[in-house]
Amino acid sequence: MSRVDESVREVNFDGLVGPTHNYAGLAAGNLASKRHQGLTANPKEGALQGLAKMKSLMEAGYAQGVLPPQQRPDIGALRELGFGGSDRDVLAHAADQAPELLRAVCSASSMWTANAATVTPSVDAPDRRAHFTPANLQSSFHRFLEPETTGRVLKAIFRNERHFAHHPALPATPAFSDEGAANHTRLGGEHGEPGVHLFVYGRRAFGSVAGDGREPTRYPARQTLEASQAVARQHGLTDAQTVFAQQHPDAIDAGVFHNDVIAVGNGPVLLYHEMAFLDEESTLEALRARMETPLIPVRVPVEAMSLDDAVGSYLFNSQLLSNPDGSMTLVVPGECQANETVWRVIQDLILAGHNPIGEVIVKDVKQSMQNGGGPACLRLRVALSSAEREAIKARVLLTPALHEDLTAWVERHYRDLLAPEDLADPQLASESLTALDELTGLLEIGSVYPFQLG
Ligand code: SUG
Repeated sequence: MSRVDESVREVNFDGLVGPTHNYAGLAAGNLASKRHQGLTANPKEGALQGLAKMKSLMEAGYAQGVLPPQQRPDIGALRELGFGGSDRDVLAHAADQAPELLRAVCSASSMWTANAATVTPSVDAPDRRAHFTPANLQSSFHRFLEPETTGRVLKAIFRNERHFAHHPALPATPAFSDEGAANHTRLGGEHGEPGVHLFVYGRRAFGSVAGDGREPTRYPARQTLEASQAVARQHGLTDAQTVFAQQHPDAIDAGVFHNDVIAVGNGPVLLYHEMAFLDEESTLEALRARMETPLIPVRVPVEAMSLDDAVGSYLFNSQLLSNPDGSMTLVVPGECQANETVWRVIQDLILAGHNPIGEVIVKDVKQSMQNGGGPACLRLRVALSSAEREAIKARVLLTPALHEDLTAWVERHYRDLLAPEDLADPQLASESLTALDELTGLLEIGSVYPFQLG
């Protein structure tokens, strides 16, 4: 008999878009990030788009949480790289001598909380606690700056040792390259039932060959098998609970830098593109062998949609949400509606198919999309029992009042234009700190930022 905790709900913790949101072209293998490099960003619009998505999902009855952005510009990181003097000097010297470093330390990339951590719900863990491992994000400098504060934020929110276990990020070295929940999908029955964990990796660090020995040649594989295995080990997951599958190298080379750009799972449903896995059949077989509830694969073949359309529309970066009547809702980015082929696939193949997906909601998250982050990138899924939700003392579970406070906070502090040359403006740095200091008060989260810790 399987254990079922009826009180478990999946909470989607969305990352707030930070005040320094900009388009710096920093992300390797991420076509949108490269394409929009140098564009003038609108941080206020980005944050409000994110909050509007959170609000509408909250109003539709889904449990919604929020995670704060990080301290940017990360002047401490510039100091470590040898820039000295006052904060103003550090910014000016970096702008002058190494503008690419200034852009990196200003990135608001922590908004994509699917990369913040990997989470195992308590129902799957041997000690019946929810387990968290911040992703080391070592494959890019701008994202490598995130895990330290991420770990502090997660510990501040999930602060009860009886319910929550926190692990260190994996060693930040290519062998353990970890991008978090974006490459991790939990499948099974209801959220309160035991799940099977699908970890998708792009390359192997040790050992001779991966799969048939193929790896991407154009763009980097950001997740290693060894990293995925280490996270599973930290969380106490067994072979019977885990499947490790190699991502198709051709997909990575077409711009699929995370598995969540080509597949999304929820409960028994796995919605995926034919090119998601190097060995599709054995991946499905391994899942079927472990799942108590029969797997419902929803496969989109290449003939119906090219890899280019998948990457361009971000269809697979949708959120797939469970409804009380057993149906599911797919939350897609506006770009899916704009693409005729993709919209047809949604209607004819997904909605009309034999699967629980019965509704599509379209959300505009364009400011994030232009940097390669769709609806699913913007959220970290944490399945929590009622006791675990009650153990959260910070004010991070969205209510109409919190939404209102956060919207007013954005309106008060955010700029609506941010061009690359604005990043050196010392005024932007001080505006950002003022905003974040106020935010930790609003969220009742305590001191989590370097400037607050002294
Ligand atoms: O890591 N983009 C992010 C997007 C992350 C999307 N997340 C998921 N798929 N889960 C990245 O590639 C771009 C920043 C810039 O270029 O300014 C960036 O970091």
